[in-house]
Amino acid sequence: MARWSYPHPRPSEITPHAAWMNRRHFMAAASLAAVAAPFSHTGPAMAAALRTQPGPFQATDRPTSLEDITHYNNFYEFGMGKADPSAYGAGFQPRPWTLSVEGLVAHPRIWDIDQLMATMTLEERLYRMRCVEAWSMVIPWDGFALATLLKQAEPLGSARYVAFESVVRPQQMPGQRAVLDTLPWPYVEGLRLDEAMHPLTFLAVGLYGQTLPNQNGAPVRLVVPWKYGFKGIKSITRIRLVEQMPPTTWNRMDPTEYGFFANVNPDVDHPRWSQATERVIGASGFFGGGRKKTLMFNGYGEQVAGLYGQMNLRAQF
Ligand SMILES: Nc1nc2c(c(=O)[nH]1)N[C@H]1C(S)=C(S)[C@@H](COP(=O)(O)O)O[C@H]1N2
Ligand SMILES: [Mo]
Repeated sequence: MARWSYPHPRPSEITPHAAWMNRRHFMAAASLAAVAAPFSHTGPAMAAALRTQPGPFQATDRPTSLEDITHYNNFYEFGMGKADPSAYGAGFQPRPWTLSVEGLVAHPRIWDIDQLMATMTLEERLYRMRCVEAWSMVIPWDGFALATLLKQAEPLGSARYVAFESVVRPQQMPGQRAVLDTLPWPYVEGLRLDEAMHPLTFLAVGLYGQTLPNQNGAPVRLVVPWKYGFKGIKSITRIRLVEQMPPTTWNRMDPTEYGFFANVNPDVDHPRWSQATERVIGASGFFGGGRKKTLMFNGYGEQVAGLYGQMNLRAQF
């Protein structure tokens, strides 16, 4: 069994938020662990239990079910439909995997993902996720702060932005060999260095205590909970510290609709729809319609508003 693969946690190790999970959530996670086979680099990806500890910034919202989190996805490398990533992601092989940290750093390094996971103390963070399409989920991620990884690399004084790149594997990703071009590959994203170093900014390697399912961005994806979901780039192979603001996929597709910053903002509508409210995935459709008001910075303003000082958030959206 590979080093990152641990037996299912003993009851004493179950994190406090496990107690919030209703029995159905918990059973789903437990049964996944039960079928997880010892990891094999040649076989299909299997969920493996992770040893994590509760981290800071736990939302008090009710977690979305594992079923919804893994069957309602945006991952255009596997197709444009919400059900495509779970249907067509099964053949993707997230191991072996390397993640490079390069560019304007004192110590560039190519990490093996399993070595990286063994090096890091994995923590759990229950974060709200707000997609730019006006739906939302609450996801218990497992992983570590991006800052921990970046500090090890020691960004040089000239580094001002962080550029991220997803994998290109047309043979395993049907959306990358679609006849009609959907997005230019690789999917790329970026953050300002201070955003990347913020303690909320997270690299997820698991969810619900299990290794990350393919459809959610195995084996490692970015999570920036105060920004729209598209900033959370999946299946990352390269992290590069740079001087200039890097290009980002959705901004390239349509800069009038998708900004570089993409901070959740109920006061700045998408040109084609309102951002004032959101559809809560898995919530009942009666009366409230399963909708709630969208919060500035997705409710993380207390932690992150200071990053933007006097910036005009309407102009730099
Ligand atoms: N590489 C890549 N990353 C991606 C996307 C994508 O299509 N490709 N979609 C983004 C969008 S729009 C959202 S809302 C989130 C969805 O993450 P989830 O499916 O894990 O909920 O992933 C983001 N990361
Ligand atoms: Mo999204």
